[in-house]
Amino acid sequence: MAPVRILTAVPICDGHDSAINTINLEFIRHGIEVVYLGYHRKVEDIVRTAIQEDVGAIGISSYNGGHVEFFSEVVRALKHKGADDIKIFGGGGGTITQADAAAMERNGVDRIFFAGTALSDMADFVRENYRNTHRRRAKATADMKLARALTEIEDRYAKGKSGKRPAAKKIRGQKSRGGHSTVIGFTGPGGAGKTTLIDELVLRLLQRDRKAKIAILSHDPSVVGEGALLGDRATMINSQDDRIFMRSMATRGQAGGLSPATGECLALLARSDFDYVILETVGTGQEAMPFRDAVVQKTVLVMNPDYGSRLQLQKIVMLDLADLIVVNKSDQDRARTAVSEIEQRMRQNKREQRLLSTVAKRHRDPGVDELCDWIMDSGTNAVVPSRADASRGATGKRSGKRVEKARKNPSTALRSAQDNRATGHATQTRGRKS
Ligand code: B12
Ligand SMILES: Nc1nc2c(ncn2[C@@H]2O[C@H](COP(=O)(O)OP(=O)(O)O)[C@@H](O)[C@H]2O)c(=O)[nH]1
Ligand SMILES: [Mg+2]
Repeated sequence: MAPVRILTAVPICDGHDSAINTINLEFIRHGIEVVYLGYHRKVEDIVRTAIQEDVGAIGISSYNGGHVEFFSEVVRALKHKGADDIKIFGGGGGTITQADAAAMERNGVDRIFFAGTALSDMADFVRENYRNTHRRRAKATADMKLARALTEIEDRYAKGKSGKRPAAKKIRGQKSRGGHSTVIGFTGPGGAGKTTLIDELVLRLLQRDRKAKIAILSHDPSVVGEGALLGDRATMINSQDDRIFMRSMATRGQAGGLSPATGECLALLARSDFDYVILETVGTGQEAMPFRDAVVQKTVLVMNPDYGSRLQLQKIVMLDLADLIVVNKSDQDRARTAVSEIEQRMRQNKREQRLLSTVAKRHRDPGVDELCDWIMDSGTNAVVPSRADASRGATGKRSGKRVEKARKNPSTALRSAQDNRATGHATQTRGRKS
């Protein structure tokens, strides 16, 4: 049986995330898949996420006041979108009074939990009430249809791949601009900066091509008991945008970096009207070859400079296979050594591979600019994967005139969202090619 999937978040202007972090862990221990959006989140971001992730309910943790209005606004926005089958629940310790809770419930909030409630009681409530809350939506948007189709694929795998195959039509409906997606797979050890790097890349792609639509398929591991904390959205700032469709997937028992349903989900996204489809694996180990069976045209290995010794590099299989190797966290002391050791290791491969160093955490990092150039260039050589290719991988050609035009005219003015992740330090330029 597929696990219950919910979204949790903390409202705008509220940084109290310690309660929700504790609650999330309890939920996943009870077999629930939790997509965590993070703190300081707007109503529209919460609603967009809930729809794309196709969750049964949204749990909001609110401490800084304004909860009556905020929760009600989420209810209203869901109704407006025709997605009011998604339930709202939450808490905020003593800051939400009984009278506030009564008002919120009158406004359509399902349930408020007060201080002193046992965590396991809340998890039981979620499991009992938020399974299969989905109903057919009369006016389903393109995002809703796509999200539901992805759920159907995941559910079919959860049932052991029996059941009806979702229709293989183009779900998003609108005209595909060019009709082709460039599919790029990102992998590497946990904490190397994959998610941060993808978020910075997305910012550049959105700015360089004002019409670009991007899908992100992100993976996190399922824990024993089948729950999972799907937390990549909490790191992502720029990817909360109407031009981005993001879906978080749990590995649901499969080792190696992806979920059993990834291949089909990815193929569906690649057939939809996205210009770029970005795949992020879970943090992988030395032996991982996550893209062997997936439909990706370009593969990126993101490395942390602190991988140990030169000898360790001999054991990392993806160093042979990746098209591009990124040494992220180049602000760290060991980065220069890492670049030179990895360069030497790549020479053994005798094939065309590139090496870049980046500081994904820093704004306007030239290394990430180069990564974006490389991705946009690779778009000119990419191909739409056919359904048949879904299980065996694909490469080929794509006409990429618009991509090329956008690449030659990159916007230098990065929007202010970028400043949200400001480190505040202007360190030296570090972008570097092999
Ligand atoms: C920890 C804490 C902090 C930490 C936050 C750490 C963090 N990263 O979260 C720190 C010290 C940083 C902090 C800072 C501030 N805080 Co503070 N903080 C608290 C404190 C002590 C505990 C909150 C908590 O985590 N409780 C633990 C949870 C697990 O238990 P609970 O609250 O009882 O919740 C239960 C249920 O409600 C439910 N629940 C809660 N959320 C959810 C969500 C879901 C989905 C579900 C199902 C259930 C659920 O779970 C629990 C079950 O038992 C409260 C006081 C208090 N005792 O509540 C003040 C409090 C919330 N903070 C307060 C204030 C004012 C601030 C600051 C503005 C202070 C300042 N002037 O700088 C800043 C703002 C920070 C920010 N950026 O938003 C006020 C808010 C007042 C108000 N709303 O009118 C409070 C109430 C303190 C007070 N009495 O003045 N704070
Ligand atoms: N010092 C430094 N930290 C970074 C950099 N890029 C990401 N990080 C931090 O590394 C941590 C893990 O990043 P994340 O993107 O979640 O890694 P992932 O597990 O590979 O997806 C986060 O705390 C990031 O802020 C970087 O270039 N330099
Ligand atoms: Mg990640």
